[in-house]
Amino acid sequence: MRVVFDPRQLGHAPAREFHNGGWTPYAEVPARAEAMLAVLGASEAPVDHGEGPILAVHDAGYVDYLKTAPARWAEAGREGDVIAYTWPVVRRRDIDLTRIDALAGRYSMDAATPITANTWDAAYWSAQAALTALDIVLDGGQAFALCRPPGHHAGADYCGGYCHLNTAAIAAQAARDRDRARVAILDIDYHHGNGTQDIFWSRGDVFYASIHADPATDYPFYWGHADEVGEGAGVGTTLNLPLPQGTTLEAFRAAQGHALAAIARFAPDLLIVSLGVDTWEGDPISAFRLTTADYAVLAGNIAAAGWPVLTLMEGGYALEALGANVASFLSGL
Ligand code: SP5
Ligand code: ZN
Repeated sequence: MRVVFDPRQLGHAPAREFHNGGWTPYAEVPARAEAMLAVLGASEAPVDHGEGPILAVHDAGYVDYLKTAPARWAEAGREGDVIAYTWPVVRRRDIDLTRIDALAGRYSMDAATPITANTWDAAYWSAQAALTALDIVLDGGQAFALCRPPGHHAGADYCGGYCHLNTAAIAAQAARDRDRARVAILDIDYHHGNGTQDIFWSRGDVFYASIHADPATDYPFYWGHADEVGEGAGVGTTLNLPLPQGTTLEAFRAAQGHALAAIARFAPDLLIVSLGVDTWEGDPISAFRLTTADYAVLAGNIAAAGWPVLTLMEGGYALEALGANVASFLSGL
């Protein structure tokens, strides 16, 4: 199993996030990547695929915002990291505003995803890691993209949930552009991947299946409910399987069985796994009860289907167990 990672991904290190009415230390820290690397051992640097595959998924105005927001913030006399305080809630008009606060709200979904001077660079190389791991898998190899910052909450034109560029969506689109006609994404992070769902909502060529904490109780609240199935050409290629807090392997594995059966009917040329290990029993911000050994079982069930599998990192915040949990999953593939 080849591990793809670039040290520039460590540069994104916000000081804090706004949560439950106050500032709290940022949970998605660079030490997460170091904890995984310490267990996984050697990694290789990504090949630079440029901005093309990123712009094939993300809005050009949003990409420009990620690059320029820190300078605009400083220009407005602000200290610290860029963070929004107001949002254009529904059916916003596409107004050409330049005020940093208007842009920050226009291009984000929460106040938990700050932008620092190094954020673009880190997210860019996280996306390149995904694209390079995709190359390996499409060539018949096995690869894990150690994506950090993660991606699945980021939509075409917004950041959120610690995510800036949607690495799974970028890899899926790149696979489509390399003539893989049907691509499936299985998202097993604790949180629903609203950004990935949004990006492929109206498309029938990319199947999105997610197993996650019920959005009635957990972030991101507004997406991930069982009745969300896609629209237009995408009806039936979105599958949401919310589970209650406290879920253990038995129910998680059953849900994953449903997802894999649906994906099998879709008959993908490639499966992308958005792997979050914030489903682990000791995760500090989550409430499922999977054990380290459970990840090998889940991966074994995925591998049994026989599709080429590209695994990308999403969440997981228990530094002491991150490496072991990811290693367990990869061993099961
Ligand atoms: C990729 C991913 O797993 N994103 C998760 C975003 C969850 N955001 C809502 C919960 C935030 C809790 N933050 C607690 C920080 C403690 N210092
Ligand atoms: Zn998560």
